[in-house]
Amino acid sequence: MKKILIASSNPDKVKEIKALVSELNEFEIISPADFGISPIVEENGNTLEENALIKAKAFHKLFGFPVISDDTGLFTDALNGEPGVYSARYAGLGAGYKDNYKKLLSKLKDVRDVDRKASFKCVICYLTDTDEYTFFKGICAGSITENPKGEFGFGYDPVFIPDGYKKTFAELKEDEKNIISHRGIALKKLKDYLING
Ligand code: ITT
Repeated sequence: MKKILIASSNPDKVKEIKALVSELNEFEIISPADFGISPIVEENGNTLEENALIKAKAFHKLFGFPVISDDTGLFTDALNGEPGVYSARYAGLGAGYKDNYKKLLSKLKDVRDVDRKASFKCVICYLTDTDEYTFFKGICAGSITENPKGEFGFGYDPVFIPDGYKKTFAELKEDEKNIISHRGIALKKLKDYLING
């Protein structure tokens, strides 16, 4: 069976991607954890596409399988798109999820409800054995809460309410988030591509 490696060292992201591609029966989806390692790749691109490609190439070189990489950012209107490509290290290198969303909430503390719009943008890169790559994108629009809520998900999920919902991503169950999320939308396009060509 053809193996595809998820080019990520973030276990929360790997879990979501695995659930989202589980119906690809003709592929075996593996991750760095299956090899007991979690490589760190310096993400020094200026766009999600650049970073997704940097990760795809680095993991492909390390493991030798076709790969799926994911670069995601949360773009907030009132902060000119912050944290954007810096979402993982918004509160500094080594910052945890809570540090990052607390910084975001504090920067938005004087911003009215109607102006707290934000979007998650996800770029998936599929890199084949022959070094050909294709990007698949997904966007989920919503707004930033005043306080964190919910226990599910990861990252900025406790402070993000998708449009049309009253709950944060962290209050939605994994399968509910996956149906509407940036990552779910991008991976649906990848699945169609892998199945139909
Ligand atoms: P890899 O690069 O190893 O895949 P990472 O966590 O560094 O893992 P990103 O560079 O894409 O991944 O960083 C994006 C950050 O944005 C991530 O660390 C989370 O804090 C946040 N994030 C990504 N996807 C998210 C989601 O679906 N919900 C909430 N926050 C998310």
